[in-house]
Amino acid sequence: MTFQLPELSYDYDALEPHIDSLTMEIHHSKHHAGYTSKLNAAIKDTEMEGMSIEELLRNHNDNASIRNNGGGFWNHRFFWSLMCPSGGGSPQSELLEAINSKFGSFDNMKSEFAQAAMTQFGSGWAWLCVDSNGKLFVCSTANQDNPLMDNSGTPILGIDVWEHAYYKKYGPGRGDYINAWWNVVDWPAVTTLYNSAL
Ligand code: MN3
Repeated sequence: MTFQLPELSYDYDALEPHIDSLTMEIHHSKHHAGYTSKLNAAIKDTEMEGMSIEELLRNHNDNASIRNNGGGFWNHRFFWSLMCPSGGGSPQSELLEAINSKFGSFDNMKSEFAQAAMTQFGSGWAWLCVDSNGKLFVCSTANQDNPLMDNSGTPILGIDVWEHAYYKKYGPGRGDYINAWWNVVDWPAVTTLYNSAL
């Protein structure tokens, strides 16, 4: 069994003007495709063939190829699934209550998340996660690492802050990219992940 590059549920230009079409096309068809094929090459004819991606990330992240390419495979699949053309706004119900309870307000959570994304030095990701006690927290990780690898939490939202995710449109303006990205976040999908993480 091999991992497949997932098809997007929207067109490459669907997240314009916040994320440009060329960035989406290259990011999905080159970067994500590359992680996927290198992950498949890394597990081929080994005892890891047939394991789920989560099992690989949790138990085989001492293997650099699994860590980098498996992380890249999982992270991008996750990232695409939490964006949509009609995104933005704010979450509702239990997730909004949990955000208000933990961070004081939705805007405070966005600030803390953006700060984590801004201060991740070099390439990486920022995350909103649920810990083993059901509490929300924000963190960031380097390269293609994610919170599954050290079992610190279950991600329910993440942003790619590698330069390939934003440089064509925003240049060095990572903050402008992060600000724009909130407009394409699919909060109903994030809420579904939150509810299943509890
Ligand atoms: Mn990327």
